Amino acid sequence: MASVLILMGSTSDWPTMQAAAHMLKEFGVSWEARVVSAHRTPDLLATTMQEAEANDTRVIIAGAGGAAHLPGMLAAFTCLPVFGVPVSSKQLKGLDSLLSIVQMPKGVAVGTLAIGEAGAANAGLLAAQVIGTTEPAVQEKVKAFRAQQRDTVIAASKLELD
Ligand code: RP5
Repeated sequence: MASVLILMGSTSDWPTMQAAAHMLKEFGVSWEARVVSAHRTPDLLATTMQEAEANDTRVIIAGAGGAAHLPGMLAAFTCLPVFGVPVSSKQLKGLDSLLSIVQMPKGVAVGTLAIGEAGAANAGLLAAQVIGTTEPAVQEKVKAFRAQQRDTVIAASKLELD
């Protein structure tokens, strides 16, 4: 199994969650993506977390929308760090997902990211930063990414009238 396991409640979450995978790929961190639903495949939650722990996975990224119980339930089954990504929903634009993921009871932690693609990308970035604490090559790539981002912003910082 990969260093980072990207889980999501449905294949419909994949267009959003791919942003996490792209980020991990950029930093050379191994990842694997699977659909595991808190509601539709509840038994898979426990076995997937057992498998992750037995195979040296370091970080879990979990994306879900609507009644988004996946990140919290995964966190209940493992002490690996879990980063939750609220996927935008049709009716409530992801506010439901955000509130479902962020309001964990004290004692079981989920690190909650922003709604949608930015949150998924930052989940990948954060996971790479965690991996980078023990893998210097990954940390160097994160630093290079930050430097490039800084230079891009500075290069475009002088504004003109449209
Ligand atoms: C959640 O329900 C999934 O995470 C997804 O965001 C949402 C809708 O799922 P589908 O009906 O598109 O499969 O469990």
